[in-house]
Amino acid sequence: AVGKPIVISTWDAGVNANKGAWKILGPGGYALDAVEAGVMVTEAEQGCCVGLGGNPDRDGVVTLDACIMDEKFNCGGVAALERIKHPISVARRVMERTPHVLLVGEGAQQFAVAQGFPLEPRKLSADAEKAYKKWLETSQYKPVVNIENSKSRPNGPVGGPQNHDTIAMLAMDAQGRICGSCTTSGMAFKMRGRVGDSPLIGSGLFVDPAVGAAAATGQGEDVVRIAGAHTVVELMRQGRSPQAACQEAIGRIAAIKGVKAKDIQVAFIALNNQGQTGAYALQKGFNFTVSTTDTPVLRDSEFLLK
Ligand code: SD4
Repeated sequence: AVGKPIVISTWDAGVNANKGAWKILGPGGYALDAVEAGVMVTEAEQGCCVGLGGNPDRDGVVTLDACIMDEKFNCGGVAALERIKHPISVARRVMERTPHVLLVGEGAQQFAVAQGFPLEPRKLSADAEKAYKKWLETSQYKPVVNIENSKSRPNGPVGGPQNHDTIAMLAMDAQGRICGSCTTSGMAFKMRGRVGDSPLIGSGLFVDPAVGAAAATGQGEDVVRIAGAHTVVELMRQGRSPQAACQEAIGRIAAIKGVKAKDIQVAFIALNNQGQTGAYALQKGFNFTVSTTDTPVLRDSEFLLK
């Protein structure tokens, strides 16, 4: 599929994100630049639960997770990063300018500042503030299924901004290079210090140029349990289509969770090196965005639990 750029990303936040990516991919740019620029659009959008506008942890602090991977197995990530607007760009710096793949917490922030990223004020967005105050009334941590359908923050005001905790993006450029990115504020009202799947290479994101790429969204703990994105890529290596690979990985999570599967949402997106895409979710309500031109197409995902 060399010569045919394509981008796939999670949720309808992907519509704007893909447009950002296409500005680079369309004119023949590098997939890595595209997946970084694409999710930066979402990180900067207030009212979307990615980036500093996202919901805080249970102590009221927004902590961000992100990772990025290129077509040569280079990868980088940050976890529990505070007060930095573009964690995906810090993840890329970790990949390109350190001998490491993952920096966390204070160390990640220190690195970001040393790299010239401005330290933003420690302040919740108006919507996050409202949602957090509401949550404090009960202080119960309960992952919310299909928050994307409620168009509101978990336990927050209905009719509030759409709630997509994560954006993950996979792209192939005109030269056939496949890269991926993933960025999130994590599960709302998580324990302080909690890290999900999104900054973990192999769980939230994985790229193997010989096969393709995959990424995850939803209940991170259950993605990590099966090393989700890596599992999807390995299934594609064994001959599954992107769609079938996502479906099989979701099936595994459902089998592990048993009756508790209905309490969570998990979804995967995938792209193979032939330029085919696929997606599959545990539950109704997941959507994803595909671009093969400058007009992104938003699609509802198939799902397991009917
Ligand atoms: C996490 N996977 O931190 C993220 C959250 C997410 O839609 O994707 N929510 O577990």
